[in-house]
This record gives sequence, structure tokens and C-alpha cells, in this order.
Amino acid sequence: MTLHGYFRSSAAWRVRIALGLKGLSLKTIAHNLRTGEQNDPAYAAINPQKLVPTLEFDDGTVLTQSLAIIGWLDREVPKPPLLPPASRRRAQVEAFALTIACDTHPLQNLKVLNRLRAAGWAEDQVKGWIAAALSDGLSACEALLRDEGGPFCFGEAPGLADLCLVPQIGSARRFGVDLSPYPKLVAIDATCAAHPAFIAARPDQQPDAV
Ligand SMILES: N[C@@H](CCC(=O)N[C@@H](CS)C(=O)NCC(=O)O)C(=O)O
Repeated sequence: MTLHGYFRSSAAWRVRIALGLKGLSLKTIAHNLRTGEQNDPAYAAINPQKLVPTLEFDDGTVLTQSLAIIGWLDREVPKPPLLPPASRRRAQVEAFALTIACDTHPLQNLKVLNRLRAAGWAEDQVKGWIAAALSDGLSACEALLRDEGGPFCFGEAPGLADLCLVPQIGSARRFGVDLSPYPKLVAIDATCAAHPAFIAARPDQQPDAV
């Protein structure tokens, strides 16, 4: 199996954390999103969305979408579980993950930001857009964890919610977003930062990091 990614891609970062939590590591191929390598026809042939990550099996089967890849992984390698078994609790964890993966992260995607730039938006307007998307999403995430006691998002062990949260906090830091309104999220991020799977998955630990 090969994981197609990019060191700074937060969606690929999620998959790297999930693999690490399962004690696995894969061969990786980096596609430089800054120089547009995701748009190369050879890559578009395996990922028609021209996004990373993609998981490519040796028999040619391809999985796209980080949460689909992580869901497949969690079913194939059930221990340690990334989701709780109990149905309401499980839906709460999924809702947290989807708040980031569906409603927060896509608004800051390179493709979206480049469309804004092409429509004439100045760089400070683009930055304002990113900050607004992040603060909407992170405010909701902080509220979703209102009744949780930590140290991870939903209890004593890291899982799907944490592996979505950490890259999103990483983006917020990179874009200079004030994290002081989100003390729970910041505390969870600090807990994750000491965990070996989260350390190994960090962008600065990847071979293509610049
Ligand atoms: N929903 C997708 C999102 C994938 C995605 O947006 N990847 C970004 C990097 S984090 C990308 O490849 N962007 C390239 C571009 O916008 O051209 C997933 O979870 O896999």
C-alpha cells in the first residue's frame, strides 16, 4: 500500500495519525500542492478530485477521502479502536469529526483560496476568510466538548475526533488565529502533542517537509 499525501495537508495528516495509532507506517508519495503536483494527469487518474490523501493498494484499488480511509483502517485493524462502540457516543464523536472535516477544513482548502484570489480578493481578505472559517468551526468544536473531561476529546484514549482536531489546530496556528477562546481544544492538542503517533505524523517529521 502507498499513501499519497503532502507534509502540510491536514487531511493526509489525519491518516498519518490514524496509521500511527494502529502501529502502522506506509510507503508514502508526496505531491507538492504548492506547485500543483496534485493536478498532474497521472495523479488525477487515481484521485479524480485532485486532492490528497489517496491510499493506493498494490492491486490497483484506490481509496480517497481521509475519513473513508480511516474508517476502512479502523474496521481492518480494530485495535485500538478509533471510535467507541456505543451508538450515541459514537455519533457524537463522528459529529465532532465531521464538523472539522466537512464544515471547517474545506473552506480553507488551497483550491477554494485560489478561487477567491482569482476572483480578485486581496491577501488580507483571504486571511480574514480563513480566520472566520476557523473561528466558526473551532467555536463549535469547543462547545461540543462542553461536558467532556479530557484528556483527549472523548475520554482517556485518542481517536477519530483527536486526529481531526490536531491538524486543524495546526492550520489555525499557521494562519495566526487566536486560540485563546478554545482552552479545551488547546489542552487536548497539548496532550496529543506528547503522544508518539501524533509526534511521528507532524508535518515537520515528513520527508517532504520544507
Ligand atoms: N475531504 C477530503 C479533503 C482533501 C483535501 O482537501 N486535501 C487538500 C489538502 S488538506 C488538497 O489536496 N488540496 C489541494 C488543492 O486544493 O488543490 C479528505 O478528507 O480527504
